[in-house]
Amino acid sequence: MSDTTSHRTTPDLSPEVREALAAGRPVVALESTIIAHGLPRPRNLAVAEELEALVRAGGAVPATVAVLDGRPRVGLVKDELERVAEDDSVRKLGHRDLAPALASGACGATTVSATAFLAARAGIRVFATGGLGGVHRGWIDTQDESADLRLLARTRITVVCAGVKSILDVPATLQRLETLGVTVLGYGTDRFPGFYLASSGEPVDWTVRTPEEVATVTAAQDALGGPESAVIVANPVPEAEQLDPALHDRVLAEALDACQERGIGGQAVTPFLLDQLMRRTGGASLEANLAAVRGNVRLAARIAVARAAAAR
Ligand code: PSU
Ligand code: MN
Repeated sequence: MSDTTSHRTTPDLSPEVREALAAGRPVVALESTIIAHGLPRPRNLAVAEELEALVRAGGAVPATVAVLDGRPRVGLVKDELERVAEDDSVRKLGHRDLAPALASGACGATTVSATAFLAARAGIRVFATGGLGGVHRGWIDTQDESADLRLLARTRITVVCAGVKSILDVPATLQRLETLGVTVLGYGTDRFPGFYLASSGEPVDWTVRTPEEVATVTAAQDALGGPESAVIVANPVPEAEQLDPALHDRVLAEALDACQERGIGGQAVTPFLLDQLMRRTGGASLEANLAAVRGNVRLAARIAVARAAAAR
């Protein structure tokens, strides 16, 4: 073993996650930024618990990822989940923030980039979230592009999401995913989903219709070898539960203006915009966001189950 490997920090697995992985049982990773910084309190804790319950109902083991007291954690027990949801000192950690968080003993919620990294290190292949980060509107001036994209270009994980957040420049984000070589599958659709909306209007090249089909794609990815890139399973929110598109467009324009007027930048942009949308839609965007996340978590459990069955 090389010197660097022998000193590697591996994430701390909860006993339940450790046993499931050792036995080849299905496990689904869940991110924690949506809990700590993406949803209002006290609803966020209820949602965190509900998402874990949905994974279990689907026959898989949930592994919520976070950093607690400088330790990377995969699989949280009840009071740890409570800490992530309720403690004000919980920071937002992208992949690049992990090393300083570990070094300083910090607590933090992990974004898609940090969650995908830690989950893959733990040996978890399937991960569910709401919407990915991506290329922001106005990126040509701000250069604001979520680290989610580049991390997914070099991490072998299957992410189930409702597309990318509609606060972003969706066509530019899809272009970037193409450049980065990240596979995108539309689940039951040939349109890329629009997070709060069932469709962003943008086409996707590949459509799958069952969890088994997704499992077959991931097996083919392994058989091919090549770069350790991700597969994005883009799963639309059901139309009946989407945000009214006209309301969405109007309110988003207002929220983007507010973001600029107040000079919000960096890590604060995404939580600010999500919060603005929630306030300005009277909570309707929150319901659409939750409907999307629930659907993604259910589907991720089915994909993890299909992968485990195929491996038998
Ligand atoms: N999906 C949601 N709510 C969220 C996020 C995703 O429904 O809050 C989080 C994810 O953790 C994602 C992050 O990785 O927002 C992107 O933040 P940024 O644009 O700063 O990279
Ligand atoms: Mn950003």
